[in-house]
Amino acid sequence: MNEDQRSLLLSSSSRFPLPQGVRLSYGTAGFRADAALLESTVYRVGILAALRSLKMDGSVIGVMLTASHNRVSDNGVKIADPSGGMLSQSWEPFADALANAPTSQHLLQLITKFVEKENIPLEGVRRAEIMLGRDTRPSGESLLEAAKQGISSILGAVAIDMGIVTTPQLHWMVRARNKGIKASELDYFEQLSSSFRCLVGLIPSGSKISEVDEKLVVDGANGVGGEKLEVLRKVLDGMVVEIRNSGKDGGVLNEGVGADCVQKEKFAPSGFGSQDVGLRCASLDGDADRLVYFSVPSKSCNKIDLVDGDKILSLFAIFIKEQLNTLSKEGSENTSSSYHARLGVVQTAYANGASIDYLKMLGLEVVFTPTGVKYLHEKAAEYDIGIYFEANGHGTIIFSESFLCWLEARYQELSSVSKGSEQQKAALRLLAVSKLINQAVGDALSGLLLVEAILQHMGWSIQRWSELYKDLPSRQLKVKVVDRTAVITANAETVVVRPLGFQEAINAETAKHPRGRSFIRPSGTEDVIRVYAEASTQEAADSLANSVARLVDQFLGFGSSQK
Ligand code: G16
Repeated sequence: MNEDQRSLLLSSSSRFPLPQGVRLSYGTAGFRADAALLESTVYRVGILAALRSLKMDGSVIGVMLTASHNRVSDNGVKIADPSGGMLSQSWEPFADALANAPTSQHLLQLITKFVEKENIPLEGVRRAEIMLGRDTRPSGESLLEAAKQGISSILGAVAIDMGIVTTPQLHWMVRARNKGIKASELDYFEQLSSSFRCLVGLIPSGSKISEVDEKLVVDGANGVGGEKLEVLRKVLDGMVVEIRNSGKDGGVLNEGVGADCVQKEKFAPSGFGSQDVGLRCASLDGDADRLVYFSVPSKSCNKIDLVDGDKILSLFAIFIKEQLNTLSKEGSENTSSSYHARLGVVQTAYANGASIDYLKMLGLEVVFTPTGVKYLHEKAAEYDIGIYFEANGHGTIIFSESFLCWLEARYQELSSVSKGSEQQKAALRLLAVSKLINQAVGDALSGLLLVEAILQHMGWSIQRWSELYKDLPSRQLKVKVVDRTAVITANAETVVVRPLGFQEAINAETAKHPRGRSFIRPSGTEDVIRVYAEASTQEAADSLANSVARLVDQFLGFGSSQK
C-alpha cells in the first residue's frame, strides 16, 4: 500500500471512531444495531465494499442501508456481491474484524494484511465501483454519508447513489450492471411489468376469477415497498391494487404493520380489519424483501388466515411443475427437446410440517438449510430451477444459465415448428418467470406479481390457494438471554449442540404432544433466542413453545419469554 493510500485511510478513519463497548458481527443479513451506533461500522463497510470490488476485477458491489423488519430506530448495512447475491461468506470474518478494530492504526494494519493476503490490486488499472441504496429510515441519510466516506478512502473508488430503493431493487441493479444489462430503477420496473404482462397474456381462456378476487389490498409496512408498488401499479395500468400503510399517512415503519408482524403474530396489520373480510391481502416488510398473503375470515375478530412463504413456495412449485410437464410431453426426436431439468425446493426448520408433507406429496425434492437467505440461495443454485422460501416470506426462484440457454433455444424451435402450441406457451411462461422473479434475492414486489399472475392462471381465490394444505398450529416466541452466542445448533438448526443437555430437554417436552416439533436458535438480527413450536392443536403448540422458552430461561440465564 503506498503512502498516499495509508495517510488517506488514517485521516478519514479518525473521523469515524468506534463507539465504546460496541461489538458487532456480520449476522444473518449484515450488521444491524441501533442506528446511533452505526456510523463507524458503515464507514468501514464502505472500505470493505471498495476492496471487494477491486478483488472482483472492478465489478460493481452493492451496499444497502437497511434494518429491514426491525424497528425504525435501528439500521443496518449489508453488501451485495457482483452476482447480486449476498457477500461471499469467506469475507465475513474480515468484515467482523474491520467493524471491531479499536483504533485507526489497528484498522490500517488489518487492511494492509488483508490486501496482501487476498492479493487485492490497490494500484491496478481497475477502479472500484459501489452502488449505494437505502430504505426510508431517517438515519439512512447520515449513514449514507459515512458509507461514501469509507468508499472514497480507497483511492479511485467511486460511489453511485441509487437513492431510496427496496433491498431487492439494489441487488437486482448490481446483478444487472455486472451482466451489462440496463440497470436503472426504470429498467427494473420495465422488466417486471413486461414479463408480468407476458404471463397474463398467456392465461388459458377458461381461467376465471370472480370480481371479488380481482382486488388485492397491500400493507406496505410504512416502508419503501408501498411507494414502489405505487409506481408498478401505474406502469401496469389496470392492476386492481389498493395500497395501505405506505408511510405517507404518519404510520411508523414496521410498527403493528408489515410481513414480520403478520407472519409471527398472525394478526391483521393496522388499517386492516372487518371491512376486508374475504379479500385477498398481502403484506410486505420494511425494505420489501419479504412477502406474505392473508385474508380476514370473519368480522368478529382480527385473526387472519395466513398464507405464508411455504404456501407461496407451493404455488410457485405447482406452476413451474405444470409448465415443465407440458414441455416434456410428446418429446420429439430432436435432441434439444430432451433436457431433464432438475427442480428442487429449499426451506428452513421454520417450514410448517404440513408444507413439507405437501411438497413431498407433489414428488418434489425438498432440502433444508439454516435460516438466512444466503444459505437458501446457495443451495437453490444447485438445481436447474431452485425455488427457495423461508416461512417468513423471503424467497425467490433461481434458474441455471444452462437451463435458460436450452429453454430459449427450445422456445425458438417451437415458435418455428409449432407456434401457439401448449409446449411453446409453457416455454414462454418459464422464460417470463425467469425475468419477472428476482434472480438475485427474495423480492416482495416481483414475488407479488408472480403470485398474482399464477392465481389468475389457475383461476384461484386466496381461499382456494390457502386450502392446498392445512398448516399445523405453531407458535413463535423470543427470549432475552445473557449471551445468545452460547447457543450452537446443527442439522439446519434443528438440533441444539450447546448448551449440553438442552436438546434432550427439548425432546422430552416435544414427546408430550402429538406431532410436536420444536427448536431454538439465536436470532441473527435481534439480541434474542427464538423459539419455534408446532403440534396438532394450537393449545399444544402454545404449551410446547412456553415450556421450551422456560428451558431457555433455565439454561441461559435471566429473562422472561415474550411473543
Ligand atoms: C433476515 C434475513 C432472512 C432471515 C431473517 C431472520 O431477514 O434476510 O433471510 O430469515 O433475517 O431473522 P432472525 O435471525 O432475527 O430470526 P430481514 O428481512 O430482516 O433482512
